[in-house]
Amino acid sequence: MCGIFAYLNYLTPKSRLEVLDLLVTGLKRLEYRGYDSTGVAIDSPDSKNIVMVKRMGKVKVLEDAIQEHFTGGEYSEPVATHIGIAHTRWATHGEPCERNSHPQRSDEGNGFVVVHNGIITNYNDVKTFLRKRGYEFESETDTEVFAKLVHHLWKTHPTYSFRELVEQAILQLEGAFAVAVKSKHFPGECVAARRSSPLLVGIKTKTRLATDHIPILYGKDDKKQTSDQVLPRSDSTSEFMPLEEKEVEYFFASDASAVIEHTNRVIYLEDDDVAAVRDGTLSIHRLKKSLDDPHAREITTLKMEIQQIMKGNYDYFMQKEIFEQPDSVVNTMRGRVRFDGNAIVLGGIKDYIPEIKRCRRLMLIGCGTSYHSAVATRQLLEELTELPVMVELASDFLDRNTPIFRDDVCFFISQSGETADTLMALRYCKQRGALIMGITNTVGSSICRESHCGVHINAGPEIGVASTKAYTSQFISLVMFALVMSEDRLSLQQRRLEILQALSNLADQIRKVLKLDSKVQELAKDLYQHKSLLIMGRGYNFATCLEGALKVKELTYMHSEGIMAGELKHGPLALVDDSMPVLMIVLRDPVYVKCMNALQQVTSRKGCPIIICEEGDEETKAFSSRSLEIPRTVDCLQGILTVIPMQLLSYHIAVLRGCDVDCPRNLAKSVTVE
Ligand code: G6Q
Ligand code: GLU
Repeated sequence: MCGIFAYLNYLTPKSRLEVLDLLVTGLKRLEYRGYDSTGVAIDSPDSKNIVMVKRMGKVKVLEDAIQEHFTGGEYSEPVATHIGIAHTRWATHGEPCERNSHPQRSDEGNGFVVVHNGIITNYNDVKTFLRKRGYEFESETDTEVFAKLVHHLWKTHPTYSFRELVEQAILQLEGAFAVAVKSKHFPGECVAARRSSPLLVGIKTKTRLATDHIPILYGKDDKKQTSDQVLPRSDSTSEFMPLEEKEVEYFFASDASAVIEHTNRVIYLEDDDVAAVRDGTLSIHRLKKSLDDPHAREITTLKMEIQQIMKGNYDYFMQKEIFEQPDSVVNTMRGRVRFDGNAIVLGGIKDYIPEIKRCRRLMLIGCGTSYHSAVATRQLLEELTELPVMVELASDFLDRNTPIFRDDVCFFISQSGETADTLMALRYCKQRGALIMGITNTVGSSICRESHCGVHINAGPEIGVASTKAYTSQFISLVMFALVMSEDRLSLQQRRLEILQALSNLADQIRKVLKLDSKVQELAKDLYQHKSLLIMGRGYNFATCLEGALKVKELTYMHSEGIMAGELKHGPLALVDDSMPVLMIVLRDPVYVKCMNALQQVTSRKGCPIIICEEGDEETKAFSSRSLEIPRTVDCLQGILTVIPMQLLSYHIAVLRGCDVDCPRNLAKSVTVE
């Protein structure tokens, strides 16, 4: 889910060292996206082979390795046409190490090398198919199947063009990907494609381009076909000319930050577009023909600064990550939830399910936001697993020397996978013989490595220190676990179906909640000068109160407290008067009546709470002049929709108070000290 950068110079001589320099700079521009390892591929000096350098860790490490590796004078010789590809990897399949870094290759001779962002969900099926045909795999990545599948197709269809080979391979793949492929069998050519992961093509020419559009082509290779077979509609030929420049440079990149210093002319590829450069000519092909396809892709002129591009249209990474949630929740479920067959497979734990079903209890352990995701899903886990579920803060769990038994199953929830308290708790439980399950966003992290099994939440890198999209993805991972555990419980099937149905609507509902942004911003204006904010709720939404209060504290430095509404009369009610800001979550679920009691207790003390309620719930809304309405979903998933206004609210208050949103004072993204 990280970065691709490829560079093709056609009749614009560059030495390989210059190309490497461009590739490394491209990767540096993509560093902000987060990654764990890097790699490049260029032609060997005789242009008959492909040379790759890959490293764990930062781009700087790769840069140093490149300097050591490419010392011969032949690397300074200019080459007229050349293609180099580069990658920053955020591991999803296989720990970060050189072997799993990209480019991944088709064979020992490096016939085809590929850089890939995203997840190929049916990689296991493709792997089995290829193994039967004699292919041996050298990495644990899903990506390697792609390189080898292209190779297999090349062997079996020797007349196919490079572009056709990649297209045919893509047609066999499921999941989300952006790829750029280089081949020693097709020198000077590059093929790139995308489905769900971003990719653009930057174009640099000496003179102004003759066209603003690149026609979209379908079907067989353009070089071998007559033009009416190639172009879908006869009217498209005259208006849009293929891009045929004498001297041209092409850049393929995950986002514009990597190309803007070279060119401001880019084409944003759409899902299922395949972009191919051959003899310096760029063509864009569609895998499938659809009636509403445009005739051409537009070449856009970028008018943005690098900083702006990195954050998209957002001012801060945190804001970007909040708005990424419709996609990140889908990525968490991708390849795991089959909505048509109502089936869920969690590959990383499936062999352990029988053992987990026999356990004495489930223990969910984490810190901060990760702990809150455990609080949020505890009730559903209890309901669907019918096991006792304990939820623990890692530090407190260790302080208490909590008794742990061999038949306990312990979950360690952590975005970074490196949090010291969580890791210590993991080791403590492992020593006592419990089954250890990691729920992390960082493959290859200490928690991943030391767990017996686990679920990677696939939220993509989170840059903002305050956790947002990792929370909703952790939440969903735990819900998926609960669904797996209840698969064969007849009495729970109706409930499972209801949850699965709600999961399938979740992305759209999140989009709807995000539309409340400007309303939330207005509320932030009412609140930002206050000293405190109380956030009240209960049941499935208590975790949102805790998480909302944590977000407010860490981002705005304002005091905030998440209060279990049932506890109000046992103390916190004393805080309520007409000047104390209060936010209450009151949804139509089994605790609605109790929440309404709490609401009345607050309003009768002259409190004027902001209410988060369900869309169209006039009765509840009537209790306040300020409310946020969220779409209705199944009770156990409400917490995902209610936390988003809290994320937005803390963000807007922080901006109004002039706080550093992405790096709040005194905090770090990965807390590796106890
Ligand atoms: C929240 C913070 C923080 C974080 C913990 C645990 O916004 O990011 O509370 O959740 O420090 O971190 P890990 O999830 O990486 O273990
Ligand atoms: N799924 C691929 C891997 O784990 C690509 C990950 C990425 O997007 O960087 O290698």
